[in-house]
Amino acid sequence: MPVKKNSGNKKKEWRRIATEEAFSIPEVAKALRDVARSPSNSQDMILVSRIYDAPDEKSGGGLLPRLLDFEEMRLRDMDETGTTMHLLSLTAPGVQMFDADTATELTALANDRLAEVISRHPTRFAGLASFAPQSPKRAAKEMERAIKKLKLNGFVVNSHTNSEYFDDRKFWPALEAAEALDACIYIHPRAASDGMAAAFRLYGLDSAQWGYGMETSTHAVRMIVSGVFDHFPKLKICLGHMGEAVHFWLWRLDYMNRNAQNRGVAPKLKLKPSEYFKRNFVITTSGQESHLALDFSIKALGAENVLWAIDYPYQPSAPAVAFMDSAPISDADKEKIYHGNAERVFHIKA
Ligand code: 1WB
Ligand code: MN
Repeated sequence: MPVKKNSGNKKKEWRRIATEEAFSIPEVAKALRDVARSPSNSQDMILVSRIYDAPDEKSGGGLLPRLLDFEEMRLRDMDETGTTMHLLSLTAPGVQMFDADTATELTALANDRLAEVISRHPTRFAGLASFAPQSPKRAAKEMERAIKKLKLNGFVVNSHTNSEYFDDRKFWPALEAAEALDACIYIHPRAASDGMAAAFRLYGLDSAQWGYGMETSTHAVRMIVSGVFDHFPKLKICLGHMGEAVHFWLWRLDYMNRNAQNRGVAPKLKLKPSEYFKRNFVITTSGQESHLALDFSIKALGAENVLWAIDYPYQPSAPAVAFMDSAPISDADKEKIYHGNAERVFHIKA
């Protein structure tokens, strides 16, 4: 599809598909406001109270109106910054702080709304379906509906569910469904699980500053070293924020995981941790605008495994576009990162 030209700007225009772009719906926002007013020790309460129980529209950084909007501020922002498409995902913590029935119901509603807005703007929006890990069998059914009937493009999950991770077999019906549907699961951050949260209670470390990345990288590593990918060799996982830095660790993970296997504290695996990461994962650049980190990621994983993202509305679009436009990489790699990889991994029409 033709990309809107910036007038008077001779810069090369790219087809830009942004792959970690957040939305919500009023029903989920209201349920999160109820969570904010309930007793909970979850570290997510800091964010949930700030955004969903704010005294007026402008507090909480004015994020809620932008999360609930598709056709006004969002499309205007996309037009102004030359962003061709948002791959939308229900924003963190998604439905994962609700009871199983509420979570299951709200995923169906959110997925329906998502499909509806995509059908109105099929060249501007694609979407990741949510599912409720609290009820893995029902989640698997909704996942099948989301891909086969609603034609959504993959899945999003916001890291732990009640402080439990996908190495736990109770969640495997959802992983099995994703693999069978050839649909990638984007593991988006949320605040740290109860067991790791204490160290992040000061200095705003609960947040995207640090805690989110530690939580999500830990989730990915638990999946790898527990043997999830020996059971689901075709399962695809996407990590944002430049892979949550997992690929920086691959040499040490390989070395120390072998020690852990030899001591009998980690299961024997068919492959090395680094080999699963390269086979089963892709990463995005969401909210991590460092050319040095991008260069390392391309060298470590190959340009075909790196996708562009903004992290709208939590980070501004123009710098994310400028970051990728100015990246010192070949045009061929830029085409992959801006759109080709997203089209392949998330089955988006080229
Ligand atoms: C923020 C960033 C909030 C992310 C989020 O809530 C997510 C923030 C769901 O900066 O406040 C993110 O994905 O980086
Ligand atoms: Mn995000």
